[in-house]
Amino acid sequence: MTSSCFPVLTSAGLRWHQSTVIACNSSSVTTCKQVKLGLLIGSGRQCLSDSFFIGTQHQSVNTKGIFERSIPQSGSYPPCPLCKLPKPQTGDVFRRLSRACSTIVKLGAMETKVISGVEFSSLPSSYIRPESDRPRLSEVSECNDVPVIDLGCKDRGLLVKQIGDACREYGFFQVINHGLSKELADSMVKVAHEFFSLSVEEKMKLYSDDPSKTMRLSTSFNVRKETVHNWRDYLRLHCYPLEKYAPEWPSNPSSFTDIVSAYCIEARALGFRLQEAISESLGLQKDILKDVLGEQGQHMAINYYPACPEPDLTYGLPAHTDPNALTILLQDLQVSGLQVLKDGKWLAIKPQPDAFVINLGDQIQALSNGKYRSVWHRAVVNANRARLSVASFLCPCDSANISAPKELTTGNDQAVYTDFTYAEYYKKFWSRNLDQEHCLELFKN
Ligand SMILES: O=C(O)CCC(=O)C(=O)O
Repeated sequence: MTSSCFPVLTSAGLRWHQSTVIACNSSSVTTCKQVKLGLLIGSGRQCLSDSFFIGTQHQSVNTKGIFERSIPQSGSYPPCPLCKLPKPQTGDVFRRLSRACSTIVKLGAMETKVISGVEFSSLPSSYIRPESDRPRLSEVSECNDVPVIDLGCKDRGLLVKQIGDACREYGFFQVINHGLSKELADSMVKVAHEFFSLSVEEKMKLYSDDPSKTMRLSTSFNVRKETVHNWRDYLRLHCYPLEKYAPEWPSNPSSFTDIVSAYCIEARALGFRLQEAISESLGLQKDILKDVLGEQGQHMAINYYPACPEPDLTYGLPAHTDPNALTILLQDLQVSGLQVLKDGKWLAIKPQPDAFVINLGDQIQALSNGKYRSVWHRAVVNANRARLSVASFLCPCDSANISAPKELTTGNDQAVYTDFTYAEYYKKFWSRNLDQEHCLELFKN
């Protein structure tokens, strides 16, 4: 808690008050919502206690020019009795407030919590990582040898070998000639940008920090659990079966559901083709992995990383592995930000035109008996431009029994992991912080 003096406009004119800045975690958000008008200072996660706000009418303030509109252009203000700031001149209060608050977040942000569409002049403190846990962007080199696999290759043996090598050595690869049309991928990116360009108020209609919701706009990663936030907003959608979930998707932009539905169908088909090739590359029949994974769920995260005032101090998403089976990532071509860990070093993955990045998830690592890797990856942010990515996750059905096929656990190859259901794994995954140890470590024999 910190205290400082702030001018407050009351019906009797402007008065100086000592204010208490309270940390506003999700449990105290309710308290904040009771504040009709307020300032968010220092951080998107802090707000002034309810005795310190300017004005009393919600309508008298909008997300622009809150101070100019609220503070009279003339009048005499008493000097602050506590900090002894000199008596402000007419028009001075706004400037002083601007200086006092390292970041002034628009009113909307306190009620909304999202960061897209909110202006920040510096990084709010709740996003600042400790020194030992920062991206060290200058030390990251570009990955020039990331496998790019041509799925149009007619030589099945060669294709399967390339996929197997990439899964073993990298745990991720890029695919081209994948069958998903460029027009559809472009439309997906376009409609995603349109969604995040909507007003904060419009987006907030979809906000939730409850991970069990099947459609929600949220921010960071798991705001209920984490101690430091991430510079990301995201729209998370369940996508399979489409007829069940698509009706609850955003109706604005109006083309959203049609475009995203078409994209989901294609992404799912691509994921299945890859799972077949991965199965073969392990020396298994092509359908074995798909059979174990059962009727797979499909989720989508449309990630939006606004331009960040201090990208060296935070992440869009910190290092994590994906808990599911396979992830198909469509990257914004204009702005890079995806990094993967290879041989202890972070490597930047330059977006390739017409390519998808494929990440193996934890379930493929488990089913391959640890032969293939679910890669650690993270997203960093950019000072000048917002970045967008669309991740499609293929997820085992909840009851899938994740147990490496016996062909992979014979002889010297003892089973590395205990058997578990995907539901058990997923629950464990979400009960932790994102960047803790690999969740599979908790399931080792
Ligand atoms: O934005 C990216 O490049 C990474 C996204 C990601 O890792 C995720 O959504 O899990």
